[in-house]
Amino acid sequence: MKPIDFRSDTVTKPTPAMRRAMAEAEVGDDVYGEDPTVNRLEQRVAERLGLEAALFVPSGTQSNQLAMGLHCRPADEVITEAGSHIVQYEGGAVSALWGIQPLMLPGERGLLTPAQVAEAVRGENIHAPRSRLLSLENTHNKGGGTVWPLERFRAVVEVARKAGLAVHLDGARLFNAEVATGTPASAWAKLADTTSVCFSKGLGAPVGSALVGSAALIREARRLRKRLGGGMRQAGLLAAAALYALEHHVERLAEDHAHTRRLAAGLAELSGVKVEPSQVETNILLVEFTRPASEMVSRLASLGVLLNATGAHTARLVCHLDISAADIDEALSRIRRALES
Ligand code: TLP
Repeated sequence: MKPIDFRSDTVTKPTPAMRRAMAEAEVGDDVYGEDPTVNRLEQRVAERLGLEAALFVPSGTQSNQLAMGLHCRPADEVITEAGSHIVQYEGGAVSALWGIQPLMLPGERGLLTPAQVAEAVRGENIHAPRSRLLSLENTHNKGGGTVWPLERFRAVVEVARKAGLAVHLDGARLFNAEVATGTPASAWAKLADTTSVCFSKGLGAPVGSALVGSAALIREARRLRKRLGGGMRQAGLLAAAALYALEHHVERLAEDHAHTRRLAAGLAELSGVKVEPSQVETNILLVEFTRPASEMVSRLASLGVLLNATGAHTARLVCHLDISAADIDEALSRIRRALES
């Protein structure tokens, strides 16, 4: 029985063509700035996002954390949505690495309003931490793959700008937002000071993310990356996979989105699970089981369907490169079996 793995879009394996690109990559010592493949990737990503410079890093977590360290000093405050990756899934790094205090606002499927941000910004007051950074996520993972409508994003960023805040965008799945809406990823990235994009989510590369921004910010980010042990030497082997992913795996994200809608529509027909097909925007589906999620996760694992519980009755399913339309239909029949047994 072939396992169908919906736990995350991070689980994909490099394709044969991607492995060939890796094997044939020209490499050098990237800490000396001498890896031609890394240099090409950084240039390509910066161009793609309409910004001056980019830095290849091992993970989305490191990319986000470099941005935290670039924009904030100890005791500064980062304003962010309560479910955002930087505060939920990065091991407390904003506090542990940089001494930053997060201010977590409740969002609507991960999205904030301009009024919420305006209210959250601190005035000049010796009692308060300094509001320094607004960090947004597009698509929003915990929100269910939600895309920030560009105008809403612009309005929220404007509030931050007026208050003198820097803006970081966690765009781990920014290309999903691009493909879902037809709005270029650069439209969001240009509004932020720094943007992080990941190659090892929907794009299917084995490793790697990039932090993108002005030449001056990225120069400083390179120093912080070294400090964190992220200088990777002959990293062109990995950058080649990221370049391949950028060139060949962006448009196909539309297939993952279609598969996610197909999965949602199929699940909506079943009893024992609640889904909102109209809320599916990209490749993430949030579901609510009548039975405890932990029980459903292990019952489904025994039938070869893998997913992650997100709460007592809730779970997340993510579609990606290694899941076909036929897999969706097979998964639906296995899930039906699990719900009926
Ligand atoms: N997300 C992972 C888990 O860490 C939750 C997943 O399976 O979705 N930003 C966002 C929005 C992310 O979803 C992730 C990974 C990251 C950053 C971090 O990327 P990595 O795993 O490369 O450090």
